Amino acid sequence: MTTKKALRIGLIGCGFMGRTHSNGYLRVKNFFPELAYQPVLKAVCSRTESKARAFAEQWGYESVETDWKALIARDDIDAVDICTPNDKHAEIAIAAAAAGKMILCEKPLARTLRESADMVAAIEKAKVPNTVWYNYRRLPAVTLAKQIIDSGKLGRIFHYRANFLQDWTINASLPQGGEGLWRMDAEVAGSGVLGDLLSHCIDTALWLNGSITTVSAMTETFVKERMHQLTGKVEKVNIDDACSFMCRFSNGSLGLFESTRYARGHKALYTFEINGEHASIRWDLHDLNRLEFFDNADASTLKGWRSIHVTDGDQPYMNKWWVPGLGIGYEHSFVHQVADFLKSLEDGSSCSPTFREAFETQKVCQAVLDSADTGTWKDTHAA
Ligand code: SOE
Repeated sequence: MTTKKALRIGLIGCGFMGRTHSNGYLRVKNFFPELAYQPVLKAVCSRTESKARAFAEQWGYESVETDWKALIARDDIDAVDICTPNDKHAEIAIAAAAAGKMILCEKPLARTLRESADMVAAIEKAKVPNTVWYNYRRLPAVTLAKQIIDSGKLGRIFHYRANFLQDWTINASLPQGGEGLWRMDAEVAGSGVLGDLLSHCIDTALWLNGSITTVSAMTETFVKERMHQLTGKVEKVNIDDACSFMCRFSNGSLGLFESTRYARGHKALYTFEINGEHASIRWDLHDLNRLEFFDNADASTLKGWRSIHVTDGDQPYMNKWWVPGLGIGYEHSFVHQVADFLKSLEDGSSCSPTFREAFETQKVCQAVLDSADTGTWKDTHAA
C-alpha cells in the first residue's frame, strides 16, 4: 500500500453542506486512489456540543470543538472547511488564513462585496491554498459543456440563459431566521435567492462564457413580514424572494438569469442554455447526467437536439465511477471538488473557483442588487 500524505480537515458547521463535504472527503480515497493526498477527518465544530458529537460519530471525525477559534488554533489541522451560515464566512476565513490554514469555503463567498474583498486580501497575503464550493461546475455534463465551448464548437456566443427555481418559501407562515431558516434572514445570509441560488448560475456562467460587464436587475419580496424564529416577533423580511437580471458579457453575448423560491412545483431546478453561431448547448439539474447539444453542421436530414448521456469513461470524471450508461448524482460534484483540490496540492496549481475567482461572482451580485435598488443599469467592474 502506498503511503498517502494526510490532509487533516477541520470542518466548521454541521448542517446540510457539512454532510455533502464530509461525504466528499470520505469517498475520494475509494474513487481517486492515485492521489498523493488523502483527507483525514480530524475535527468538526458546532456551537452545540451534542450536535458536533453526533455528527462526528456519524461521519467519522476524530474529535469535536465548540469554538471555531479553538479549531483554527490546533496544529493538527491543515485545512479549514467553512460550512457555517454566510455571516461567519469572512471572520473565520480571515482568522484561518492568518493561522496559515488552507481554506475551503461554502458558497457564496460572503454576504457583501466588502467582506469578500477582505477575505481575498487575507488569503492572498497568507498565500494559502483555497477554493469555494461552487459544486455544479464539477458535474460531468457541466464540465463537458465547458470542454465543448472551449473547443470552439459553438463559435461566437450570442445568448446565455440560466434559471434556478425553487418553491419552499411560498407559505406565508414559514418563519424567518434561526436554525434551518437562516437563508431567509438578510442579516445572516446577506441576500436571498441572489446569493443562495443565482450565485451558482453566475459562477457557472463566468466559467463557461467569460466575464459579465453590465447588468439590469429586478428583485421582489413577496411576503413582506414573517415571524422571526429567534425573537418570536413579526419582522420585516429583507431578502429577495425572487431576482432576475439581464446582462452583457464581455464576449458580446447577452444573458438572462432568473431565480425564485416562488416557482410552485420546482424544488431545485437549475438549467442553462447557451446559443452560439454553430451550435447550442443546454443542461438541466433534474437530469444531471445529460447534456443536450444541437450542431448546425449535422446533415439536414439528421439535424436535431442530441441528448448526450454523459456516463462514458471518455467524458469528464466518469472513468472514476461505474461502467458506461450508469449515472452518478449531485453528491459526486463534491467528491470531484475534493479530488481536484487534492490534485492542486500535488501540482502546486490552484483549485477553481479560488476566493479571487469567487470574488468576480460577488461583484456581479453587488451590481445586481445596486441595479435593482436604483432601477438602472450597473457596471460590474469585472476584472
Ligand atoms: C438552498 O435550498 C440550496 O440548498 C442552496 O443553498 C444550495 O447552494 C443549492 O445547491 C441547492 O439549494
